[in-house]
Amino acid sequence: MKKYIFPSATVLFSIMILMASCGKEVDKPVAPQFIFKHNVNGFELQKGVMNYTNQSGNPYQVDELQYFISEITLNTTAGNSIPVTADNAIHYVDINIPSTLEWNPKTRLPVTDYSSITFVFGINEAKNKTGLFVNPPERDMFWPDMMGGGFHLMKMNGEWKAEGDTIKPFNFHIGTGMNETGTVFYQNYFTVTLPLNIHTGTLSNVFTITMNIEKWFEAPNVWNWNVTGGQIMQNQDAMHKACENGANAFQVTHEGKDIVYHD
Ligand SMILES: [Cu+2]
Repeated sequence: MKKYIFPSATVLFSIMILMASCGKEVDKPVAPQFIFKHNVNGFELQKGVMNYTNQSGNPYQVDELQYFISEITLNTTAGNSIPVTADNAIHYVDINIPSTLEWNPKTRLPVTDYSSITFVFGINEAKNKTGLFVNPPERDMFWPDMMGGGFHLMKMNGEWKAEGDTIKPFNFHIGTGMNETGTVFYQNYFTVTLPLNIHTGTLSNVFTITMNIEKWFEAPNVWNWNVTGGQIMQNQDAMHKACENGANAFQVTHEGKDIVYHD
C-alpha cells in the first residue's frame, strides 16, 4: 500500500520562495580537490638537473620529494572551520608518483564564503606513531624508532656542488628531532594558514597548494650545505631552522571547477 503525503502549505510556500530567490537549484555542497605543485623560483621543478643555486651559492638539484600534508581545514568568513577528515585527514605527496599530486577527499564543502585555509605540514604528534602506515609508499616514510618513531614529515633528496666542485648527496629529511643523549624528543611539524578570497557563487573548490622549494633555503635562515652537511636527520637545530624556512614555502590558489559530490 502506498501512502501519499501532501506537503503542508508552509513547506510548499518555502519551496516557492527558494525557487524564486535562486532561480535554480539550491547550491549543494561540493567536493574539494587539492592539487600539489612544486616550483623553484616561480617555475615548475625540473628534477635531476643541477639548474639551481641557493643564496649561499650552493648549486643544487632535487631528485626526490616526498612529504605529508594533513589536517586541511577551510575557514569560512563567518568564522566556521570545515575540516577535511577523509583518509584520516592525511595526504602523501610524492613528485615521482603522479597520482599523489591530486587529492579528491570524500569531504563536502558548503558553498559559502571562505577567508583562509589551514594545514599541517607533516603529521601531528597525536597521529605520527609507528605503525600508522603499513603499506607503501607511505610506509616507506618510516622514521627510526630509536629517533622517536613515526614517519618522516618530508624527504627531499638531491645533490649539491660542494667546495672543490665535488658533487655530494643531500637528504633534506625532517621528522622527530632529539637531543644528543636521546632523552628529549622534538616535534617539527608546523601549521600553515594562507588567505583565501572565496565568495559564494564563485564556487571555488579546486585548491592548488604550491611548494616553492627554494624557500626552504632562504629565510629566516640562509641555508648552506657546506655548513650543515648533507644529512640533517640527527641534527635538530638544522631541522628546526629548515622548518622555520618551510613555513614560508607554501602558497595556495583556487578556482571553480564545479565538481559536485556524488555519494
Ligand atoms: Cu631520513
